[in-house]
Amino acid sequence: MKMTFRWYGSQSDPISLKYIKQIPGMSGLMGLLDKPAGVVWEEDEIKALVDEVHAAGLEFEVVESVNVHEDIKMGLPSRDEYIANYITTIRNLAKYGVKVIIYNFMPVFDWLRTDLAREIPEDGSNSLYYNEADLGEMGPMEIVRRTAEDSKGFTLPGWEPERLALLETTLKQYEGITPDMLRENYKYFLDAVIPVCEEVGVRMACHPDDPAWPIFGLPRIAHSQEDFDKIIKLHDSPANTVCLCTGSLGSNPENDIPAIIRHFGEMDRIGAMHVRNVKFLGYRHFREAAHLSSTGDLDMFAIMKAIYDTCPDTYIRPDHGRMIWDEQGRPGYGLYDRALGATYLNGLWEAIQRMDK
Ligand code: DNO
Repeated sequence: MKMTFRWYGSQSDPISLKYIKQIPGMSGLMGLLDKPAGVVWEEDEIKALVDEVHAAGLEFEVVESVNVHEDIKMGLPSRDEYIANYITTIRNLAKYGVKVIIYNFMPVFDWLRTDLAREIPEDGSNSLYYNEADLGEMGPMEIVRRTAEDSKGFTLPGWEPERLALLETTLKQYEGITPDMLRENYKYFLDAVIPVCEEVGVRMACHPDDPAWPIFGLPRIAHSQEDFDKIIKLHDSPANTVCLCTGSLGSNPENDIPAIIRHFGEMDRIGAMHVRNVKFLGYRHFREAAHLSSTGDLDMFAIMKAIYDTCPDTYIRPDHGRMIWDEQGRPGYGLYDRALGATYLNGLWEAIQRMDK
């Protein structure tokens, strides 16, 4: 297992590489170039980023994310040009040692929350929160406005301004696109990119829908084991993998996370893991918790054990967590609680390893 940390680049992440390196057991990043979906990541830009990360003593083997242009998801004629750019980006990243590319195929929105800083009454910290009931009242335009307002000036992943500028038009364009049509467009994309990945030694890892159900009537096709079974069959290859995010899939209590890890781990179809905890508050109502099992509803020991047993060499990162110790930062991406999370996960790992020997 390689423990990694999500990082947004020195221009936009308040957390320095030095701080990340000081977290015990941190091997590298899940990082990105801050570029709009659809454009090529040029070699010189990638090289500069990779050199900077290496100079800090960290690895850069996982990219999160190279976003898929909306025209590809909608199957518009312009998709071929965007797919060609995506392929060039894959080739360029492979040249600089990237092994896994995380992405998602969610229409319009990436992850969605109704409150970015809901206070946790027990300890006065705060975390990302979702209540479907609140969403009903808000509607897509309002939630976008609120999320932008509450994100403290940071661009949140999936909420990039250029993507949201076109929101109303894009939402209209999706009317009439069924889950099956979306899957067909997805297959078209995978048929083009996966052979290139095989050639250059990169694995594509699809992130689940978050939350794990359809929203605003948009088609969503990646929120259960059955969904991912279909996805990996769209283009059957070891390079077509899952970025198994325990918190995203875990927002639906019907998803048995350790079982899903074992299922895809045994097939060698887990390209990367996001490991975090969720606290259920009711039907389609949850908040994010500290990583420790007892503070949420996921069994983190069973999760780490499933990883250990079925995909022990995967990349892992702690995720989201809470804002604690009055830290000011990008909602969901503070330093302190993610560092505690990584340390806890490393502790579980060490115990599992020792007990096995
Ligand atoms: C949220 C993240 C997602 C993820 C993308 C991958 O915190 O896990 O934004 O990076 O869905 O494309």
